Amino acid sequence: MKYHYTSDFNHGTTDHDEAVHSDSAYGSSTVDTDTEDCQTLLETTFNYDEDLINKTIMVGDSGVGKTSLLVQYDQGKFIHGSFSATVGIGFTVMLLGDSAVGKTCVLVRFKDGAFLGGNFIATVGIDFRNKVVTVDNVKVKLQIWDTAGQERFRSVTHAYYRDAQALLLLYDITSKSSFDNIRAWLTEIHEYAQKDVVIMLLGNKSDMVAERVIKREEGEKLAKEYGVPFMETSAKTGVNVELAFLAVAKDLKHRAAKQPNEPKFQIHDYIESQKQKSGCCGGYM
Ligand SMILES: Nc1nc2c(ncn2[C@@H]2O[C@H](COP(=O)(O)OP(=O)(O)OP(=O)(O)O)[C@@H](O)[C@H]2O)c(=O)[nH]1
Ligand SMILES: [Mg+2]
Repeated sequence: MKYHYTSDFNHGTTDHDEAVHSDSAYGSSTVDTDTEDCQTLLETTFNYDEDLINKTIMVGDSGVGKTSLLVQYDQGKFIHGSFSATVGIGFTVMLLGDSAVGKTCVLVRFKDGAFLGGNFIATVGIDFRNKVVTVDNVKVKLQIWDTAGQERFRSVTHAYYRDAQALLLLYDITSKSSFDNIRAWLTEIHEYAQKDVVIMLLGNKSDMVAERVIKREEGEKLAKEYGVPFMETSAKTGVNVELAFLAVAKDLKHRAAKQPNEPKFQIHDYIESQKQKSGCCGGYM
């Protein structure tokens, strides 16, 4: 299968921390990990064969200079200053759903705390952003893949499913077709994604009360049918956006660090408990 692909993207499957820009190399120990804003990976540059997608992983002891080497290659400069180790635990989360449901806006809200209003610019191929979150006092890096919902990019998205550990599947509560298509998305997920992938269904644009055509109960019912957690979100107001990513990060982290006799992390219960904490007026519509 042929894809259009840019030339120099390194997509590590096992050690994302070394394959993407590191937070530590840029002097930040907080959350910002990518220096360029959304980097479009797939452009109409030249044809690329799926099997030849380049994957380069840098390995070596902590402190040998893997991150600095990557920054030098990427930006042509050396970052002076104190060394801080790249966080060791990282997961890949993929955003899926029809075009215009708000995937990019949800990601920007989570990453930058802002709402991308104005003209809608459809994502081309796949973009990515990194964000480090703290889960149970452990730093967890989420590499978030923002896919294009447009049909013509579907084959591109398929190539990335297998590397995703969690999928946030979005519909727009003001668009019946985007909701109806969720079943088709779930079929596709079962075909292409890892068997144990964490899936969460999100009904986005919950702020658009007057335009709503899909009731919250309908979203809940569909999610229950497929056994996946569900919540309504708004990239505009920020409602539940952070909770969605944190719940997924918590689930993945628990899976990765689970002791043999430790009970399984219950993502449904966690979401419900977090919702209740916000009380009546937290906007969990
Ligand atoms: N009111 C409101 N508008 C939103 C919300 N999320 C997204 N939008 C608007 O919906 C439109 C589409 O948002 P995008 O995030 O670009 O959609 P997308 O799912 O990334 O679309 P593709 O990249 O084509 O797959 C934009 O005009 C946004 O401003 C939301 O929560 N509330
Ligand atoms: Mg987009």
